[in-house]
Amino acid sequence: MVIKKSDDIRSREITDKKVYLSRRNFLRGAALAATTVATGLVYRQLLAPQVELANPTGRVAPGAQPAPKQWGLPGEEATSYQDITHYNNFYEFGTDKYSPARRAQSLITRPWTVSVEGLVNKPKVFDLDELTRLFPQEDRVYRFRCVEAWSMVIPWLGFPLGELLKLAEPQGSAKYVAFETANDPKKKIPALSEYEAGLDWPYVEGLRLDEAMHPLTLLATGIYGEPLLPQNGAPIRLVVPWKYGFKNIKSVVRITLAERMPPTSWNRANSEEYGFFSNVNPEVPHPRWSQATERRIGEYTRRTTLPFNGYAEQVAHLYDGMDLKYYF
Ligand SMILES: Nc1nc2c(c(=O)[nH]1)N[C@H]1C(S)=C(S)[C@@H](COP(=O)(O)O)O[C@H]1N2
Ligand SMILES: [Mo]
Repeated sequence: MVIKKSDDIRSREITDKKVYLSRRNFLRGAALAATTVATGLVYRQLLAPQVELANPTGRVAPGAQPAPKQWGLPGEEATSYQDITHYNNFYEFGTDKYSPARRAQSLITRPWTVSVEGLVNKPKVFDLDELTRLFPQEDRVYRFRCVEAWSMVIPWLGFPLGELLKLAEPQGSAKYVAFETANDPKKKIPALSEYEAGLDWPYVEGLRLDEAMHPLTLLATGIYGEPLLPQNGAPIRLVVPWKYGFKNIKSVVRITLAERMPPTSWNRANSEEYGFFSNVNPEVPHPRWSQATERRIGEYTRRTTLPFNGYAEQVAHLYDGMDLKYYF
């Protein structure tokens, strides 16, 4: 079949392009690393909201600076704001790590609506401001692990997706949740053609309903207490910390409850390399590289990759009885 063949050719091209780009990025990354350590510190000091620590007298000594809010995890420092906002994957705005920070600035994020539809009793189109008013925004510091074996620690601001889904009242037949990124010339997205990106637009992702309802799963609206920048998926994006980065779909406009497993962008582009579940799993190598270790952005030695990205205690039960080598 002609159509199938052209798809095959295209996915081979994507592969070559990705290998080429990741090699080039390695060289650029080495040069950047030295400067980002310094600028990272500056950004943390400037951008971390200043909070006063509790003390016995309830007073801050004259002239003393209140301590900056601590954003990390035990034994893991939060990645610098500079790195989180300048080392990105956002194929609508470029296939390398550095152009989204520049090119996504054209994205128009206001006004913005998110529709919740499909198999729900109460479908509704929400304005972004309505969502942030309805659901209290929480700070959540999570590990973030890209399938390309780099990782960060990101202090998100957001609310549990499950709260929004509950409001919409999923019907008994709903088993999956599908997500869609904006695909709208009026919002200036995408900037790249499908051919240039090697993906079909809109970018789509999906979760099983129980994964979507899990209290760790967020709709994020900010980072380090600041509204999301366009390159990180402004104004609202999905965060599922135990799955590979590509599940964390950006700039979401539609959430659809469905009975069947929805198509997902990377699985469509290359189903042998990218599964629907894509739980972080050090025991299942990517066909072209190991997933046993990861490069933590801002650090110089590799870290061991943890099952479910360190969230096994909270989520492993979702996959009881499933062969995770088959359902990768
Ligand atoms: N719409 C859209 N969402 C996306 C992507 C994308 O290209 N388009 N890239 C994914 C990948 S591969 C990763 S690793 C994360 C990167 O998020 P970050 O740039 O905020 O770190 O976004 C994910 N969400
Ligand atoms: Mo990724």
